[in-house]
Amino acid sequence: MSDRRKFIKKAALGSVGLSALFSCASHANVVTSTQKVVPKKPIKKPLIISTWNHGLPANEEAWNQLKNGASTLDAIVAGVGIPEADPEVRSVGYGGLPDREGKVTLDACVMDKNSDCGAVSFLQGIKHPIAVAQKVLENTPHVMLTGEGALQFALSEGFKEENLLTEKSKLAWEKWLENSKYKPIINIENHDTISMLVLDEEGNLSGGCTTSGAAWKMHGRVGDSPIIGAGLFLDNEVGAAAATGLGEAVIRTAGSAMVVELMRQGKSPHEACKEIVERIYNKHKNHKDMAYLQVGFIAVNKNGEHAGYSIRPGFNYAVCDDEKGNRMESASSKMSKEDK
Ligand code: SD4
Repeated sequence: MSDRRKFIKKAALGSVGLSALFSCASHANVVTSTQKVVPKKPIKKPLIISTWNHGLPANEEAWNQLKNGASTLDAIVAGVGIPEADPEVRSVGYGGLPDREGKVTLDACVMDKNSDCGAVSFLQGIKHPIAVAQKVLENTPHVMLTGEGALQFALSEGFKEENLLTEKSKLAWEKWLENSKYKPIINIENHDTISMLVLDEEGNLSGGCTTSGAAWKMHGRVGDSPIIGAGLFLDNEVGAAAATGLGEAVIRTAGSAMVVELMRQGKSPHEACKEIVERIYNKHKNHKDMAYLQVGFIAVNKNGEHAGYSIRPGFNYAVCDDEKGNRMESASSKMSKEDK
């Protein structure tokens, strides 16, 4: 059996056996917003968590890369590269929904255990912005390149320029132009920005985040996803966190950095995500963005405890480890389905 098939089989077995594994129910899907995450025995490493359903194929690829000896960052770049290349994922990379001028503009970043980071923002014409972000980390003295400069850098690194606007996304844009209203859709088709956090075999943390951003944004708009501290942050002594949802709200609150800082103060990933989601909610409850406000965080600490928490229900994340394979877990949320 190929490694890939073995993995899928194992993942399926893992979810069947989930209810039977009472003693190792160390995962955040059993946590409601009123319960606390109690520190449990450290789980087996590596551990990979990624936002949304498209996290499953991304985790699978990253997992296989790690098992085949790839560096953690290479595994992340290859993993999130799966939804980046998938035209059916309309919120990341190729096939992503464009801005209001019909341009697909991409944001991405990576961060490693040494707190080195690389990012690109407002990048056009390159299918894998996450791979360019990795090159910014490795081959430049900077943290972020943007727009035309990011494109020139990508080309100098050998990336190929291509049209990322698929026929489907172009049609969706033309339809949007009929009314031209900017109102981000909450939990777009249940697959949004992909953020991936990895606790590797050595217990070191790394992360990556990639997106085409909010559909129908203004040309030139950059969201939280490429901003270290907003869309992604980690401190290898403490933990890692990443965001999805309305980038403006995450930037206003330095979201992921705050989640990590709360974990440093002793909060569990669940408690830390919950507190920052509540802070964002409270700061926005009378704000014009509230009508379409959704923000979700995932977080993992050095013990391999992890959690997801969002403002509105509907957010989920993919978790992959040796013990239970690759599966989806639901995030707890501040609001319920009934809340408007
Ligand atoms: C952004 N956080 O650009 C990203 C994308 C996203 O709902 O998650 N949109 O704001």
